Amino acid sequence: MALLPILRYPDPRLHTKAAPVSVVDDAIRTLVADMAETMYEAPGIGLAATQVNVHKRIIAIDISEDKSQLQVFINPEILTHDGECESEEGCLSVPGIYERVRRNHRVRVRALNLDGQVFETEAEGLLAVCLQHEIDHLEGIVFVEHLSRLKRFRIKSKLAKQARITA
Ligand code: GNR
Ligand code: NI
Repeated sequence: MALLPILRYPDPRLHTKAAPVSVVDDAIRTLVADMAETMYEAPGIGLAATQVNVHKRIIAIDISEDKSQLQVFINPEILTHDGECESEEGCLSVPGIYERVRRNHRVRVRALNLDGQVFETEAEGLLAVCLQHEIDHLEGIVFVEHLSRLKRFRIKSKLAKQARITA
């Protein structure tokens, strides 16, 4: 197991569109184990491979209180979506920034599991929001791109200032 470095906005690599996984093999399972370890250590409730600079369509999510329910989605596709909600989002690639984003309340997703088998699941609430946030990452979209240009500009300035302080 290994902790992987997380890319920080506005790193241009966060805007890479991830490629589908063709075969779920041991290399993919090792990557998922490392992604899960990185997510738990951060700590976060989700992580897309894009955030660790691996541009493959892989997501790890665990919204449980005790971090006991890892959910892995390989090549996830949103089949249907309905309802609207607005919830406060944060992102491990945009540390310290929390903003309200409009999302669908419910999504039906099809993906592959760690055995390479297709499954479908319906998610709502936090899990649905997290899935949409992570699938955005695979498309090269960071949640701040759902905000106004002014808010995005302020966030970029704040992160640049933080980077100068920590450097
Ligand atoms: O840890 C995370 N929390 C979170 C809260 C609300 C909506 C989405 C998220 S995902 C985020 C981890 C992350 O950056 N995933 O890409
Ligand atoms: Ni994120």
